Amino acid sequence: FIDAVVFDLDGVITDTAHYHFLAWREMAREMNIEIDEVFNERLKGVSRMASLELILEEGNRQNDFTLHEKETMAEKKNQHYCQFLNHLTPQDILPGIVELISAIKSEGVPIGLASVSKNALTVLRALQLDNTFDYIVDASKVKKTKPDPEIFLTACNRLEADPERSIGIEDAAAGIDSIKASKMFAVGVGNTLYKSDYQVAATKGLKWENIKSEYQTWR
Ligand code: B16
Ligand code: MG
Repeated sequence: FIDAVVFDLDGVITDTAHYHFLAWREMAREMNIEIDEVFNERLKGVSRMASLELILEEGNRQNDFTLHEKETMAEKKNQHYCQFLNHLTPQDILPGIVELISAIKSEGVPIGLASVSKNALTVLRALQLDNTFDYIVDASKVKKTKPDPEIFLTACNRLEADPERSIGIEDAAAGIDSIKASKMFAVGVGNTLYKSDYQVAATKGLKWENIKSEYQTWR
């Protein structure tokens, strides 16, 4: 009765969201822009260049740079971010995720991954999860960033799943919006994802039995 489950990567499978934040904060400081973890919520699930635009807006510097300069800034942030990825191991998979994935797979329900990150495959390889998902949609396969539904719809489509009979799991407001725009059941990981259909505070609270019963109530 459930066609597919589609996972976000950063912040759901592993806490790379924090590394993105550290790398952006350093880049922003060089521009004399200060960002904090509250502001960082707005960057989650948002593509690299769109994130940079939000940061420059925050510092009122959105008109100060050429496209080429912005690309250089984004590239610098990415190099810093990739240094963190070098230290990533399977131990960095967030609590409860391995158990959740095996519970879903034991019922033969296909799983997908929906990440707007250009580094998604690098992250999955470091976690040794690159052969775990039935289909992976990353930045190379979509034109629009979350909150557009394109990424979750693409995952459902390739998994031959009806979005209305599928579940998406996200830690970002933009991601929950993307799932809802796809008409899927939205599971939020966090405390402020008001638009999710079911929310847990942290990944260790993601129990397949609970998700299924919440989904059934929603249907
Ligand atoms: P990159 P997700 C997103 O991944 C992150 O949440 C977001 O913070 C980041 O800016 C974006 O990927 C782009 O990442 O710079 O590696 O291409 O949450 O969709 O898995
Ligand atoms: Mg995320």
